[in-house]
Amino acid sequence: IAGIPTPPGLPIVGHLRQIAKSGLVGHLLDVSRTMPEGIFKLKFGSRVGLFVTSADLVAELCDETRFRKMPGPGLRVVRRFAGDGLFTAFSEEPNWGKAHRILLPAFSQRAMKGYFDLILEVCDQLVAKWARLEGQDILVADDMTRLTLDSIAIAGFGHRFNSFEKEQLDSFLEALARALGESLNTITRLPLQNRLAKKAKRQFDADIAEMNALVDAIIAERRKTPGDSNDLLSLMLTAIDPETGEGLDDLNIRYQVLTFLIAGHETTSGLLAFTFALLLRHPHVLAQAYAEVDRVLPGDTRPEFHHLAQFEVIERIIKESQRLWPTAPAFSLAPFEDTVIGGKWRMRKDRPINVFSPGLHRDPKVWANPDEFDIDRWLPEAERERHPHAYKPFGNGARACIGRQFALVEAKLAIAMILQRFAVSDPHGYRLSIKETLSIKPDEFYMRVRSRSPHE
Ligand code: MNH
Repeated sequence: IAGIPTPPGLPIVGHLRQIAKSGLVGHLLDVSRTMPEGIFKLKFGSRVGLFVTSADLVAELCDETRFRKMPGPGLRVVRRFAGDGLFTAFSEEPNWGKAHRILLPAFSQRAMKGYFDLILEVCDQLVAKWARLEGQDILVADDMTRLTLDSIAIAGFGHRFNSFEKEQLDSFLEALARALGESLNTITRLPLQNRLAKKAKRQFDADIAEMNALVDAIIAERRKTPGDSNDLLSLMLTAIDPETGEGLDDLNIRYQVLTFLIAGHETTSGLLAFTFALLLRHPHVLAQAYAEVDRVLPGDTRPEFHHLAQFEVIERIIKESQRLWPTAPAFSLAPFEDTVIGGKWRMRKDRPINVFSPGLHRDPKVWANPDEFDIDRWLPEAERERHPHAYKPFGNGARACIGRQFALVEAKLAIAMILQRFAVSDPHGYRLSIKETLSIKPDEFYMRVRSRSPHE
């Protein structure tokens, strides 16, 4: 049994000062580079956070007979508005299994095919907007947010945000950003500061009320005119779980709608923004992507669902983007019983351990030149030989991302349509900087586009 390594920190405030400077993810990445065992602890005031980045240790944590998802302090704050919705539920809560079984059919391959035209229509709106912005700076993350929020809302709930018609992002998003920021702050704020944060608490309550108002309107609208759709919302309102013979209760439906509005857009928009930032820094990879798009969608060929399977280069680009900058950068697990991992680190029953994915995805025992953007890591030969637990952008096991296929359909389609239509450039030489809420995005990343002439 060994003591878990920790970098030197400042007394009382622990590592909080460094975090203020480089952000939590930046700090964790810095620390993980100095921790060859791939496990470390950090002190946040009186709280101690445990982090794992070694693929061998993560393999143990991902053994579902020994460990299960255990929401940590950040997600426990999110529970105040997402309750026992799928993302924030404890695995033992009956509503997790019930909702999982009820909603799984909405993520089948057949369901994806059904969403395709709706997502395509939203992508059309992004492309139309960018055509008008030719030669001007485009704040990439904001338009990716419009794209992903509108897509999940229309495909999942039949709700139109029409974000591309508006100058400002929807006020739902401002409320959400503040609420997630508040959840992130409670991780790093000292307990004393937390008690003093009265004003923050009032704002938090107001933001939750605003988000709930939108959710309740979406539900009421559907109850008034049910229609014949069998999207996520109709499953939530009408489907019966075969195992319990029960449907979802009203409070849980509210939590699920909010959960999908959030989880369904926040991380995919970050993924798209990181991908373009990375492509612009790697022109030879961008050229491969253009070649593929011109092969699969020559001229102004209209994309169809069956084209998606042919975007092999774009798929590798997405995987490599998610390796370096997994937009849900951590997930937490806890053992069912006291146990030992790595033969020497003691783990206490029910105590959350964080898998820090940006660190895991750079584990030097697995990844050669881990900081390099290299899409050839995802050629089939290379992938076959890889450590099976070195890459977890969508989490693990039964609690892994239910929306992963939706995200990939949307990301591939958006990337392909943008490259089909535009030459992209970065006249400002963007230097990557991370903006974190609970997910991560490139901060202040602007790019420019120019229409590609059909003869090019
Ligand atoms: Mn998603 C769970 C990452 C897109 C809905 N998602 C998770 C987890 C990760 C994750 C990691 C596991 C978290 C944990 O263990 O605590 N998700 C992503 C990423 C993308 C993404 C990186 C895009 C890229 N997610 C989506 C989309 C949707 C969605 C799109 C909905 C349409 N995700 C969920 C839900 C869960 C989840 C719901 C919770 C699943 C469960 O626990 O049953």
